[in-house]
Amino acid sequence: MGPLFLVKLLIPISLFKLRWAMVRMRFAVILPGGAYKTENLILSKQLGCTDVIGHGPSLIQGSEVWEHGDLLQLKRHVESHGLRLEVLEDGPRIEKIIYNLPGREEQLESFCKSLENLGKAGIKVIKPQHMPPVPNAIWRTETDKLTRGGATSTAFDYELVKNVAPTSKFGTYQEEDIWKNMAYFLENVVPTAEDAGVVITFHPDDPPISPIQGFPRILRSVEAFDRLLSLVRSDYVGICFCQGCFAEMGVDVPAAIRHFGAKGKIFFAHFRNVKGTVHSPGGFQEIFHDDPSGQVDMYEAMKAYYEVGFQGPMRPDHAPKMQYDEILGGHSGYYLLGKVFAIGYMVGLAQAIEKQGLGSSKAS
Ligand SMILES: [Mn+2]
Repeated sequence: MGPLFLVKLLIPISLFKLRWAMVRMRFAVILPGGAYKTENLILSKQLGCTDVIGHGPSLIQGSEVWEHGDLLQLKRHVESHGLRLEVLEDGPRIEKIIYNLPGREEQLESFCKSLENLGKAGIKVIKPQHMPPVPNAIWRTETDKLTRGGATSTAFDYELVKNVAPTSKFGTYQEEDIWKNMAYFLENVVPTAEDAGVVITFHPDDPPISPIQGFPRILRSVEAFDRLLSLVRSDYVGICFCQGCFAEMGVDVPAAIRHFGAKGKIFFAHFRNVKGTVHSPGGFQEIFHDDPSGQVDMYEAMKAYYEVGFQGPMRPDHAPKMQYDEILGGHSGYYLLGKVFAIGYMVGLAQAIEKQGLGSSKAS
């Protein structure tokens, strides 16, 4: 082996390591009291977060347009605490479009105006709510199920809700109706999203099983997301990768991260784990992020984000309610101590992976 050969061999390896070394994971956390509460921004910074994954401005009744000034104010407020605000956990309302209700044309127009305002304000990613327009869009059958050491968390068992009567407030829907409406939505908004530079992402239906209350829940598998991404092919349509929901589906989560991440389709992530799936007897329960009894190997999941060069922020999703959380306040999945513990665990996983120069398998 001559010296030239060695140089040729070493250059690609060192470039590879350099690439990994340069990727730093971006973290955010949603704490009780809301994303923009000053004390929460200070605590987020103290916890090592880089980002806020926020929500849209509050609106006066009758208005659906997100105004440029209101968005800019939120962004400046976050930035004044040394954090970034580029990703929102919600989006302008779309239920009239997705469920074909009266006023859908006006809603489309408002949505497009909001996209322009978001782009002008420097907000790059949104996640409109496509789940059924009922108060309990996210269904759980238990909110305080016991987990480690007497902490409690939410759980879902389809057996208990599969015979719940359809809601009477809306029409009846077939799955293909929702797909058709979703295509109609994307065809009408993606050109504006592209001009504005704002990515529209979707979160899986939670729980990913159908129907509930008569509503089809279409985003409940890897294949469904493949179909979603093929409705209108654009760099401005993507996924909020909720690990918890993909775990609830019973799929191989690190493989799903690689599948969508390699295509550049994951724009932000919810880092979470569950025990059981929607298909298991008894359903699933949300658990501590580090609980080894979960569906997902969390180290492998974190590593997969690095492997695909994921560049968005991630946040712990729902976490158990712990001792003292009753006093500190919050609500199911969003109590303080569970989140603080989760983000510490995530930062630890990330540092371990970064320190290894990302996995010997890639670099050797
Ligand atoms: Mn989620």
